[in-house]
Amino acid sequence: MTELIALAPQVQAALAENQPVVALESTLITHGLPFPENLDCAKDAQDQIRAQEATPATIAVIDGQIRIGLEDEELERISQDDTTHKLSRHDLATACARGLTGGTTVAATMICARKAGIAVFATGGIGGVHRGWNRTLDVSADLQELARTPVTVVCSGAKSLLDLSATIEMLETLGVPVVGLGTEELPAFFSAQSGITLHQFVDTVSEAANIIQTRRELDLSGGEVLAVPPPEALAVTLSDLENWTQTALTESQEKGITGKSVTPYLLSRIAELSGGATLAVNTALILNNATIAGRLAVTLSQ
Ligand code: PSU
Ligand code: MN
Repeated sequence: MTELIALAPQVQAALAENQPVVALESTLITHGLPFPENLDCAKDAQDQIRAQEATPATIAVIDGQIRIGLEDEELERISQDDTTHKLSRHDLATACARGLTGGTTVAATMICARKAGIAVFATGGIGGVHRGWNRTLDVSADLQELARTPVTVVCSGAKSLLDLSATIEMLETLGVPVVGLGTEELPAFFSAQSGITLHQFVDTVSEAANIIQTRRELDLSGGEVLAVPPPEALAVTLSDLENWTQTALTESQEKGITGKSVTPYLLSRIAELSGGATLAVNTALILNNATIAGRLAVTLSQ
C-alpha cells in the first residue's frame, strides 16, 4: 500500500537536520495561472528559495498521495492537466481516499506542511471574504485554517477582488496577526495599496521572526500572515484594478459561477482584461514572496 504522505528525499533530509524548508502551494499552478506561466513560476519560485539556501517543498495531491516536494515531471503534469481538483480542508481526505490528483489551496497546503513539520509557506495571496458575502456566505476556508494551524504564510495580502475590509476584520476576530513587511498598508495583491492600515508592521525579516517565535512561546494557536507588497515596478493602480474587477465580477454573476470556481474565473478574466498586466505582477510577487519566505525560514532555523 502506498503511504498517505510522501516527502521528497531532499525535503526529508533537510527537515531531519533542522535545515530551513519552505512550503509552496499548488492551486496557483492548477487553477491560478495559465500554462506555461504556471510551470515557469512554480520552478522559479523553487529556485528563489534555493538561492536563499533553503529547501523548497511544493505540495500537491498526486493520485491520492500527499506529496511534500514535487519532482519536475509531477509539476509538468499538474500544470497541464485540466482535470485536477482544487483541494481545501473539506475535500483533502476525500481526494486522498479516492486516489484523485489536485492542487492544494492555502488551507490544504498549511495542513500538509504542518504534518510534515514545515513552518514557513510562500504563496501569492490568501483567500478571504468574498464581496457579497452576506448573500453567498462565501468565505475562504484559508481564514479558519490560519486560525488553527501554526504555519506562517508569506504573501501579498489578499486579492482586491475580495472584500478586503471584511477579510481583515475576520482575521482579527480569528486571532490571526497580519504583519506588514516594509509597509503599513495591507497589500491588495496586484497593487500595493488597499486603503487599509495595518496595526502591525516590521522593517526586517528578523523582526518578523521574533514575533513568530514569541507567538509560539505564548502557545498562541494558529498561523500568521506576513504581508509583502508586490514588486513596485509591475504593480497596477487600484483604480484600473477596480474597473477590471467590477467587469469580471458582473460577468461571473451573469454566468452563474459560484463556490470554488469563483476565484479561478476572476483571476483569469482580470488577466485578460488587463492585457496580461496582472499576470506579470502575479508571477513577480510569487517569486518575491518565495525569496522572503526563504530568508524567514533561514532566520527561524538559526
Ligand atoms: N491567490 C492567487 N492565486 C490562487 C489562489 C490565491 O493568486 O490560485 C488560490 C489559493 O490556493 C487560495 C485559493 O488558497 O485560491 C482560495 O480559494 P477560495 O477563495 O475558493 O478559498
Ligand atoms: Mn470560496
